[in-house]
Amino acid sequence: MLSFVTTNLGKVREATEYLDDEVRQFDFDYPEVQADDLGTVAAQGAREAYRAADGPVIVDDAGLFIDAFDGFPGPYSSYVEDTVGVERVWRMTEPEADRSAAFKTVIAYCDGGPFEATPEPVDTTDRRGQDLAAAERDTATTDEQVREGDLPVKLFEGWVPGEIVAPRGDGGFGFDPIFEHDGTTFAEMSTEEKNAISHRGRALAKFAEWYAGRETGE
Ligand code: ITT
Repeated sequence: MLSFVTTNLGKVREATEYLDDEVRQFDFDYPEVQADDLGTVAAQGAREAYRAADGPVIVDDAGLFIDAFDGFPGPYSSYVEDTVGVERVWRMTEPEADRSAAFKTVIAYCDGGPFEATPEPVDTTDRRGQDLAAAERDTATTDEQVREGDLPVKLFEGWVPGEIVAPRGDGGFGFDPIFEHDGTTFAEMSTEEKNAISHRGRALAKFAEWYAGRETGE
């Protein structure tokens, strides 16, 4: 059984869509390393959680990257949601001429076993996630930092462009009410609709495909 390591039930709901009953929530608040890069945070979290769960785990580290603020809050999104709040993030963005943003997530998988590293490194320089268009060509990434650790970790990235808008909708979680994609906020979408286009849906699709192959030994 695969453990999805998170305290966030919204994430679990979305992952279940892709991984059915193969996944269970492992409510473990792994110590998040201070890093500007979601991949680094997710990879370290996956290692910590694997040791605690003693079985295969995935960790999902996500962030909202607002262009007008050079990618802020990015890896600090959780802290900003807890302190500033979603409504005020909208009000901070409202006066800006450009309200474009991206949601990005990195899913890190660890089961204690080795993986074949894929060549494309995680780009740690662009906080907005736009550079991840390149990573979209690849199904998974393992970077140098990840290989340096004692336990191998495989990373799966997903991102989606959008715009920060006044809050709309009752669904979803976190920043969903203020993140609009193609005229609809994530909070106005069903879980299936959001998964079909979201950062997490894209990363989960890549992971699910790879994981199915790993399970059957392909
Ligand atoms: P875990 O670390 O326990 O998984 P978290 O909620 O802290 O839970 P993140 O650090 O990955 O997870 O999330 C950063 C912030 O972004 C946090 O405030 C989330 O609520 C929010 N967030 C993550 N994914 C989101 C999504 O798909 N839609 C809206 N907000 C999201």
